[in-house]
Amino acid sequence: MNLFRRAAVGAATLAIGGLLATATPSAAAPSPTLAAPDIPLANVKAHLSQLQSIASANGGNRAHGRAGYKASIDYVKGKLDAAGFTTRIQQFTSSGATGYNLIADWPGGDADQVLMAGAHLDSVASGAGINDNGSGSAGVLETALAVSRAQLQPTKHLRFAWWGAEELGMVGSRYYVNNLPAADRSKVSGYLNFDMIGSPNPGYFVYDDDPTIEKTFKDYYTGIGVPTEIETEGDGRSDHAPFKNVGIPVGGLFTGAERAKSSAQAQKWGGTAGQAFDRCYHSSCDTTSNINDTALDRNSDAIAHAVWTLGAGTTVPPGDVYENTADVAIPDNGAAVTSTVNVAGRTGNAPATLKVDVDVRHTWRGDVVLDLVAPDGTAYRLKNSSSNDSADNVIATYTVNASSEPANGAWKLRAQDVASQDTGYINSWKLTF
Ligand code: DTR
Ligand code: CA
Ligand code: ZN
Ligand code: ZN
Repeated sequence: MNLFRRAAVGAATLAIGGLLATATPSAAAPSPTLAAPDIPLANVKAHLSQLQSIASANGGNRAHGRAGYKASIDYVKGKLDAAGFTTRIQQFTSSGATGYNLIADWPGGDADQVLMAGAHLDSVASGAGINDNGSGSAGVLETALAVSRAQLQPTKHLRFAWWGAEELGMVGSRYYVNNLPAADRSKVSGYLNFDMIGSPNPGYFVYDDDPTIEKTFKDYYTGIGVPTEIETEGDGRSDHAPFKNVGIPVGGLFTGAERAKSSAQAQKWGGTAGQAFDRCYHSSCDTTSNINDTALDRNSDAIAHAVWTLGAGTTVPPGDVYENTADVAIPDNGAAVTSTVNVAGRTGNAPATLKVDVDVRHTWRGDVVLDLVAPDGTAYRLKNSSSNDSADNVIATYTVNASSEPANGAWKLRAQDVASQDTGYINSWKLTF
C-alpha cells in the first residue's frame, strides 16, 4: 500500500464518513439470537489428524469392536470433559463385541426442550474413516467446544452424541433411541445428523425431513451464496433414522458418498463430473487426504449456525443492543467506509467482552478488512484481509476487549476492500453490551 493511497484513504474515510443511525437501545428487547461464531477449520482438521493417528496406531481402523474405536471415544470424551460438558458412555453389544455411544450434555437450558446434534464415530474395518465419519464427528465436536468457549446460554438444552456401530446398521443410535424413555423422547425437539460432511468431490446436500431444520440449513447456505440440493437417498442410511422412526424432527447435511457427481452438479459446485463424491468411501484411502477443506469448513460452520439458531442461543444475558441495518457500499479496492451506531445513556466503560455482530455481503471475503472504531477513534481490528479466503460474506460475531473505552458515543464499523474485483456492502452490524 503506497503512502499516497494511505493518505487518500484517510481523507476518503473522513469524506465518506458513514451512515449515522442513532440506534435507541432496544430496551426490554427479547433475548437476541446471536450469530454463531466461525468454526475454525484448523481446529476441525486437528481432530481429524488425531483420529487418523488413532487408526494408524490401532490396525488402521476405528471400527466397532476394535481398539481404534474405543480410543476415538476416549479422545472425544477427553475434549468434552475438559470443556465443561457432562458426559456419559452408553455401552451396548453388537456382533459379539462391546459398542459405545458417547453422550455429552451442555449444562443449562430447558430440560423439556432438548436439541441434539450427532455423528457416528465408527469407521468401517477397511480404513481410518476420516470422511466417513471423522468429518461429521469432528464438526460436531468443534461446535460443542465453540458452545463452551462462548459459554452459550441457549433457551434449549443442548445434547451432543457420537454413535457406535453405525456401519453395522445404525446399531448405536438405535440402541440410544430404544432405551430413551418415552417421556424423554418427547422432550427431544430435534436431532441433527452429520455423516460425511467433507467429501473430496463435494456436493452440498440438505436432508429433506423436518422443514424448520431444513430451512435453517438452507438459509445458512443461501447466506454464503452456496446452492444446495435435497438429500434424497439418506432415508434409513444414517443415524437420524432411529430418531425419525419415533417421530422426532430430524435434519442434517451430507457431501456425498459413492454416487457420481453429475455435470450439472459440477457446474453448480465445482469438482469433477462423472466422479464419485467420495472415491474412497468405505476404502482404505479414506484418510486425512480424503477431505475437501472448503466443504468441511462450510459444513462445520453450518452445524454451529443450526445449533445457535435452533437452540435460540444467547451468549449474553439480555442486554442493550445497538444496531445499524442501513446498507453501506464498500468501494472495490478503495477507500474505507463506516457505519455508525450511537450509544447513549450508559454509565462507565464498555465491557471487556463487547460483542460485535457483523453482516457484510461481499464476494471473495478475503478482500475485506474490518475494524471496530471506538468513539475516541481507537481502532480494534476485527478481520484482516486474506489472499486465499475465497468464500463469500462475513457473517460473524467478534468479541472485543473495549474496557478502556467509555461506552457512550459514536461507535463505527469500518470496512475496506483492499483488492480489486469482487465488491460488496455492509448489510448490518450491532454492538451488544
Ligand atoms: N450410510 C452412510 C453413508 C451414506 C450414504 N448415503 C447417505 C445419505 C445420508 C447420510 C449418510 C449416507 C455410511 O456409510 O456411514
Ligand atoms: Ca469457518
Ligand atoms: Zn459408512
Ligand atoms: Zn457414515
